[in-house]
Amino acid sequence: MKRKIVLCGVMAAAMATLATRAVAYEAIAVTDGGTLSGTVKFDGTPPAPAKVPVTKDPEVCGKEKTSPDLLVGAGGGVANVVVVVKAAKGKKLDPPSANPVFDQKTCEFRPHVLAFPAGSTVDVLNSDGILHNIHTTSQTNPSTNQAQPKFKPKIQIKIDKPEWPIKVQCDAHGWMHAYWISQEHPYYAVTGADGTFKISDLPAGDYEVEIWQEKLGKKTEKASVKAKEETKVSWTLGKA
Ligand SMILES: [Cu+2]
Repeated sequence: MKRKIVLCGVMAAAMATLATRAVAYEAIAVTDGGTLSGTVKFDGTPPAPAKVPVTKDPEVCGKEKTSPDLLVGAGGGVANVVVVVKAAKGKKLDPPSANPVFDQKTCEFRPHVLAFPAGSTVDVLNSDGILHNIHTTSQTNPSTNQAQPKFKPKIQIKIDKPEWPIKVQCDAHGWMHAYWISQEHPYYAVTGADGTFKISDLPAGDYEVEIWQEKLGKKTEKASVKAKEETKVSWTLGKA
């Protein structure tokens, strides 16, 4: 009986590997691509932004921070929602023209959610000039934990493989956390302060789209994209 269970486990693992391979992204030329745009709104009455007391370095950090965990704009739009189209084929993933920048300013990570193509080197800056540290928790990529004192204004961290979300924390300031989103294809976005996003050059077709926010969780939506047209969606997060 025990052996059977072990064998089943091996088979499941092998099938999972096959499934992963089957959905590997294929780069093709996209000529008459369409656009997917829209808003992710909070479902219900949004809570007031939480406040976090500052327990260290108040001369740089201030006395209190607004928690970046859940930021809802005036019209109910949720900021920092990751939107990823589950596309099997599409335009090539080009490396960014400049390294994505991740700064530490007034003891906040900026931006709170940083999305970039896999293979990018992130420039981690320390505009504060006090001791911070960059502590990433990865499953697929190597995790890293590096102090960033005043004399180290820039640390470069390469993220080779697609993986998201990668949590980033500063162990010196407990409230400082953020997320890195490393993608294998170019069809992703992060919502702005008003909850809007836009993803262009998608081949026409029906898609599943994953939306994720750290407090509100993950949801899968559907969208039909037509050639040379803009499909506008309005999605919500907040309730199951
Ligand atoms: Cu810090």
